[in-house]
Amino acid sequence: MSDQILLPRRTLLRTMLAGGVAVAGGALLPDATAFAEAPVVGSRPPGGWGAAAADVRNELLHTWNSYRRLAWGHDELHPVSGTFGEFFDQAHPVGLTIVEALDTLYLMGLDAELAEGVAWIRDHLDFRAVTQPVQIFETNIRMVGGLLSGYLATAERALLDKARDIADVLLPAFTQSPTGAPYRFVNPSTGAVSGTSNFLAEIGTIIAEFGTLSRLVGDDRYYQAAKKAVKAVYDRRSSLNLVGTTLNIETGAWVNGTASIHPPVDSYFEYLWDGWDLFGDADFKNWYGVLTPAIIAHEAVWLRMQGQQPSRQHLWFVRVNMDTGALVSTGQSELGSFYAGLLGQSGYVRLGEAYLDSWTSLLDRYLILPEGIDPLSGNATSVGNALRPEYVDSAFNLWLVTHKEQFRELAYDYYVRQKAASRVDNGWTIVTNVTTDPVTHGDLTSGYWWSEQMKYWYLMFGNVDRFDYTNNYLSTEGNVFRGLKRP
Ligand code: DMJ
Repeated sequence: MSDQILLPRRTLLRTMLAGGVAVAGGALLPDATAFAEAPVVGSRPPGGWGAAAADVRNELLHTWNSYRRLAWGHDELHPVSGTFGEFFDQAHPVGLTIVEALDTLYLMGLDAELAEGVAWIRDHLDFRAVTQPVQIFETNIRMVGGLLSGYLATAERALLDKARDIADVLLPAFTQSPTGAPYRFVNPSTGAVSGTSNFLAEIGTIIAEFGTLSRLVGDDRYYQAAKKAVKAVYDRRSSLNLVGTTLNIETGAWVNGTASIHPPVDSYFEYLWDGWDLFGDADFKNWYGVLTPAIIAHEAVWLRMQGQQPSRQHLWFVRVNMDTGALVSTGQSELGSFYAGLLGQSGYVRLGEAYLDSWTSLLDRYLILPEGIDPLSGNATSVGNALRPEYVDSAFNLWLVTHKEQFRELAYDYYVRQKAASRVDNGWTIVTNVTTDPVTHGDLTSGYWWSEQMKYWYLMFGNVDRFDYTNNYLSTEGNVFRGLKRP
C-alpha cells in the first residue's frame, strides 16, 4: 500500500463548500507544499538528548515516589490532593498504576521500583475480587496488556498467570455472544456479561493482548475469540467499505452507522494493522487494506482554518454516514491524532505526516492540545486534556518509520509544553481547561501516562539498550510486546 493509490473524488468537499467552508478541491494530496511549507513547531533540548531522557526518567521516578507514598496499591494517584482513586471498583483496588508502569520501569532501568511493583502484584492483585461490571476493552488494554508486557520484561511467571486469569474473566463476553463481537461488560466476581450495544474500539482492540497470551501459553482460544470479534464487524461493512460506530452484538445490527476514525472507533483500525504486524495474519492485512482506502476516500478532507493563509490547508478526518458517505460532523477529537502514526506505519507516510502537521498547527494557539477541536475555526469544543498521549504516540511512530529528526523535535517541544501544563508537586496531573492562563489543573495521573507517553519520550530521547529500535511492537496502551531486550 502507498500514498499513490489515494486519489478519490471529493463529493464530500462539495457538501462542505455548500456550507461556506473553504476547502481544497481536486485530489487528496493536491499540493504537497500546503503542509510542507508549514512552520515546524519543534525544538531541540538545550542540554542534549541524553539530558532530556534523564529528565523524563526523573519525572517518572518523582511521580512514582509520590504514588508509592500517597497511593500505593491503589489504581490511580490524585497528585494535587495527595489522595487516590480506583479505576474499576471503588471498593477493590487492583494496582492499575503498577500494572501500567511495569515495562516503562524496565526500559528506564528502574529495577528496584520494578521489583517492588512485581511483588505487589504477586501478593495482592486479585481481579476476581472486583464486584462492579468492568469494560472488556479497558481491562484488556490496561490490565492484560500491562501484565503481559511486564512478563516479557521480567520473565516473572506470576505476571503471565495473572494476565491469563483476567483474560479468562473476559473470555465469556466473546464466547457467549451470538455474533462473536463481545458484550461490553463483565462482572469479574459473578461472571455475568452485559452491554449489548458495543463500540467498535471496544469490540476490536483485543487481538494484540489475546494473541500474545495465546502464543505465550499455547492456547489458541484467546486469539480466535479476538479475531472472530474483528471479523464480526468487518463482515457488516457497507457497500462503501465503511463501518459504523456502534453494533448490537446480539443481533449484529448497526446501532450507530456513523463512520469515523475518532473514538469510540479509533483503535479498531489500529488493531487491524497490528494483527498483521504482530502475528503475520494476512486476513488482518486484507481487512485493513479494504477499509483504509474507503476511510481516506470518504473521510479525509483538506480544510483551511478561518484566519489562516489561503495556501495553508490541513488534513482532517470527518465523520460520515457509512452507507451514503454524507457528512455527519467535522469535529475532531484529540484521540484521533493517533491515526497519523497508524497511517505512517501502514505505508501512508505522507498522509500521516500531513495529519500530524494539522495537529501541530494548533500549538500556536494552545499550550497543549484540547480534547476536542472545530477544525474550521480552530476553537476548542472540549477544553480539557486528560494527559493524552496520542500526539506523542504519532510523533514516535512516524519517527520510527521515517527516522526524521523533526518528529523527535516535535515530541520534545510537546514534552516541554505538557510538563509546563501538568507538573505539580506530587507529579503530573490532567488539565481541565487548556484555554486559561495558566491552565486549570484537575487531580489525576492517568494510568496510561505511565504506559504511553513517558515511554515514547524516553525511547525517543534516550538510546535505550533494552529496546530494539528496528523490530518492535507497542500496543494501543503503549505496552511493548516485541522489542524488549533482556540480558
Ligand atoms: C489509551 O487508553 C489508549 O491509547 C486507548 O486506545 C485510547 N486512548 C487512551 C488514552 O487517551
